[in-house]
Amino acid sequence: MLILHIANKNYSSWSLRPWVLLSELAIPFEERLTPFGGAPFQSFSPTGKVPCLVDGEVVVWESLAIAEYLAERHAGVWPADAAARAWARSAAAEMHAGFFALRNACPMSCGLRVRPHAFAPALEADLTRLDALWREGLARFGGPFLAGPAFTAADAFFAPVAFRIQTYGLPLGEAAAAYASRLLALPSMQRWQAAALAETWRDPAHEDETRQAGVLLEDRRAPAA
Ligand SMILES: N[C@@H](CCC(=O)N[C@@H](CS)C(=O)NCC(=O)O)C(=O)O
Repeated sequence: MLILHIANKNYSSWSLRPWVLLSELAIPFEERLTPFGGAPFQSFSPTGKVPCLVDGEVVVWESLAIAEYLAERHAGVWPADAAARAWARSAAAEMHAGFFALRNACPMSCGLRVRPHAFAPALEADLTRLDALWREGLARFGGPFLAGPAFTAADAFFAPVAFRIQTYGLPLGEAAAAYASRLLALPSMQRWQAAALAETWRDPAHEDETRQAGVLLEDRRAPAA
């Protein structure tokens, strides 16, 4: 049985990527959640970071490497059509290696609703690129997912962005906003969100990041332990 090490569902955007991919593709796995500030991640992950996938003797770290490891064993991780597959891989890699302003200015915290202090030019540029990328994929491959009719790793890599859009009320065009809503409505995303809201852990570093991002409008999480 595959073991997927993750951290707090409220905060851990990198953990969400392989988790939602495994869940949407119905690949059986065991989830092991270690909260930030708990046992050191070094005890199971070579980089001391999550996610980390363990398959018997094989350890795979880095979310993109985990997606590729799964793609070697399971159909559907990437689209079957070669052009769609190339596009999906490019989009996932772009997310993996970019969108720094969006990631820094709008840290994931599923249970919060925040009004951003400002939309810096770098954040505006990331949102413009995100909108164009999503519009292109949806138009070119016909939706409802980014690279066609089925959920693939490209969607998994943008799943945390859907939570960021929800938390910060980020403005997007109609097609991109509808796609974000579709991601949020997926059963696996609903399960992740429900578990995130039930968490009673609070990690000071992550709490600071969201405090710096804007004005807190609402905290829907269970009270802190
Ligand atoms: N590029 C890595 C990023 C992993 C990452 O930064 N994970 C965060 C949690 S969302 C982490 O483990 N942080 C712990 C730390 O930096 O000590 C991936 O794709 O898996």
